[in-house]
Amino acid sequence: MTRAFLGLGTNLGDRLGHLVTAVAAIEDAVAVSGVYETDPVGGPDQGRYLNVVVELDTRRSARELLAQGQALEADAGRVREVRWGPRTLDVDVLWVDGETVDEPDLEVPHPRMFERAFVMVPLAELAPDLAGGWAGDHDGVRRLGDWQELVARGLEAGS
Ligand code: A4P
Ligand code: MG
Repeated sequence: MTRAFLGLGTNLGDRLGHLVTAVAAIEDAVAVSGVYETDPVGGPDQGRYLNVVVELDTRRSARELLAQGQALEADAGRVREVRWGPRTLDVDVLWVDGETVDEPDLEVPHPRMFERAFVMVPLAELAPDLAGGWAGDHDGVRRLGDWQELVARGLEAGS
């Protein structure tokens, strides 16, 4: 079994609902970070995101994880308009222990993860070895609460 991390982001519609549906479908998920509300990075003027990082204990390859992530994006009704634009759900394959991929449609580790607070701050909760020493700027990243707690409350928190 291999440790892997996915980054989930959403800034359209029922944001927490999109995350709950996706996490429930990831059958080898073993932990979810706190839920963060984050200022959008890049792209057009758009609303704030909810971001979480999910830890997996998996037998699946990075490519298999990408395929499931894209299926979950489609299930959430994602429409691709502009790069870095608003979306119901984005699933990024951040990291798979011992695996690197450098192909046109899949790069692992995710090439932009180490510069993004919306990835590194939640990742540090689950993987101090990967992100604990991250010294980047935490501006624009606000922790709303623990995953279990927010899901139990069933709120579209922060809106
Ligand atoms: N792709 C390559 N490597 C990967 C990987 N490791 N994981 C390819 C997932 N996909 C990967 O992605 C474009 C292509 O990247 C896919 O076809 C896939 O084959 P996309 O999801 O269609 O488009 P995108 O997400 O708009 O582009 P990109 O470049 O993946 O953007 P990012 O890096 O995912 O950033 N601000 C906040 N606060 N929170 C966010 O979550 N997300 C983004 C998107 C921008 N700003 C944000 C957030
Ligand atoms: Mg993406």
